[in-house]
Amino acid sequence: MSNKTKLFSDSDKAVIIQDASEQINKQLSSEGRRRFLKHGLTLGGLMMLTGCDISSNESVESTLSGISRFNDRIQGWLFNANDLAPVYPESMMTRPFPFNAFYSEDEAPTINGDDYRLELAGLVADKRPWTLAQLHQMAQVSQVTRHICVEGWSAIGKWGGVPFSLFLKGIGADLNARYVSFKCADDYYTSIDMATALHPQTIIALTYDGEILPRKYGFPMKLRMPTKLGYKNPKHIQVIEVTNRYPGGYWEDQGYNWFGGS
Ligand SMILES: Nc1nc2c(c(=O)[nH]1)N[C@H]1C(S)=C(S)[C@@H](COP(=O)(O)O)O[C@H]1N2
Ligand SMILES: [Mo]
Repeated sequence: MSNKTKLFSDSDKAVIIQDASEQINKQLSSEGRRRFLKHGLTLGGLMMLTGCDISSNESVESTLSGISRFNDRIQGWLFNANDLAPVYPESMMTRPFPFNAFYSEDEAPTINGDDYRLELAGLVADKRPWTLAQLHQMAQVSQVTRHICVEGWSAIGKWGGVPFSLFLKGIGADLNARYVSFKCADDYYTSIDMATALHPQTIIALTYDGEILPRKYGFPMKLRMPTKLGYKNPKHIQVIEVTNRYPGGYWEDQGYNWFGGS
């Protein structure tokens, strides 16, 4: 006799399947959606696709993280380097722009811009550290985009700075590497796929609303990506590493989806 115990009730399974099919539905183009959902997504189909046996004696976490990894792959496949996130008129900017971090606003790190050095690591030809002045000397762009936080709020802001793809090319980064990871001054860390790193709207943000990036929003620099959820946008970056080893992230290692596309 099987010693397998059922961790999921039938109604749990229904919720998981519904959630997964909603995610897929959201992410597929209408043509892909038609193809994918033509026969409907069943528990069996989901188990086949994710490689998870949901009815077996497996921890809920590993089943869900299996679904999350599956979701990463789907999002990675569907990510189109030429699709631009919406941009907005300045009149639509949210004022004041919200602050968020894993601590309160007065605990945001205080960094001296004159002493600051951006460190480079991993698959990068030129690992010389960068001063803030050097970053400001590069060609600057500016964009008004929407920041979406999984905690249930979104806000429109204006960030200015250096296109990240230009920076990566300038330092001789291996553009075929899988990941770019970020270590921050406040012990936060996260990582992104190379396609998103090279996306035209991904910028090293040095300003907010035309002013030097305020401390609470990530002074001296943050990575701004309108194609990714808030937690993928690291503030107070100290080290950038190009790597093929999966780097994870502060929230991602606690169960947030790694790809984190918006
Ligand atoms: N260094 C660092 N970066 C971070 C965080 C953090 O706690 N520390 N929080 C993330 C989350 S969850 C959000 S929503 C945004 C908030 O950015 P904001 O303060 O500019 O709104 O920063 C992201 N980047
Ligand atoms: Mo967030």
